[in-house]
Amino acid sequence: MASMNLFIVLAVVSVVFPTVVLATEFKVGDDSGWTIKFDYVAWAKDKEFHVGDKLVFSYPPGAHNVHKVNGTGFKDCIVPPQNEALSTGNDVITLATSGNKWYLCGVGQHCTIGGQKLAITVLPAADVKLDAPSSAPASTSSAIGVVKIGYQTFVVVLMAITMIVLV
Ligand SMILES: [Cu+2]
Repeated sequence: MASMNLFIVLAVVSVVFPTVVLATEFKVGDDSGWTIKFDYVAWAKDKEFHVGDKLVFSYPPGAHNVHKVNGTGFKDCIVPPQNEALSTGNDVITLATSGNKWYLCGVGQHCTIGGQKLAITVLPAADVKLDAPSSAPASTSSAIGVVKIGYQTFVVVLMAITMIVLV
C-alpha cells in the first residue's frame, strides 16, 4: 500500500500548497549588489515588497555598510552612529511591517555622491505568492491568473507522477 500512501500525501500537498505563503528574498542591486553608482530607484521600481520578504545587502565587508533611516535621513543622507550599522557584507533584513522603508550606506560620501541609498514601499503580506520575484506581475488580477495556471500545471504534474507510480 506504499503507493496509496504516496497518493494521499500528494493529494494533501496539492490542497495545502496554494495557501502557503512563500517569502521572497531580494538581493539588493541583483548581481551588482550593494554599491555606489547604481540606480536603486530603477531596481526597486518594478518590484513588489511584502511583509515577510527579505532584503539581502551584499558587498565586500568593509567597503560599505547598511543603515536603516527615516525619510529625512534618506533625502539628506544623514548617517546614524556607526555602531548602528549592519556591516557583515551579507546583511539580511526581514521586512517586518508595511510602509515606506529607507536604507543608505554610511561610508564616506557613498550616499551623497555615490547615490548608495534605497527606498522601498512594503505591502501587507500576500496570501498567495508562488511566482518568482523576477516575473512578478504588475497587477493583482494577472497575479491570480499566473497562480491559477501554475496550480493547474502543478496538479496535472502530480497526477501524472501518481499514475506512473501506481502503474
Ligand atoms: Cu558604500
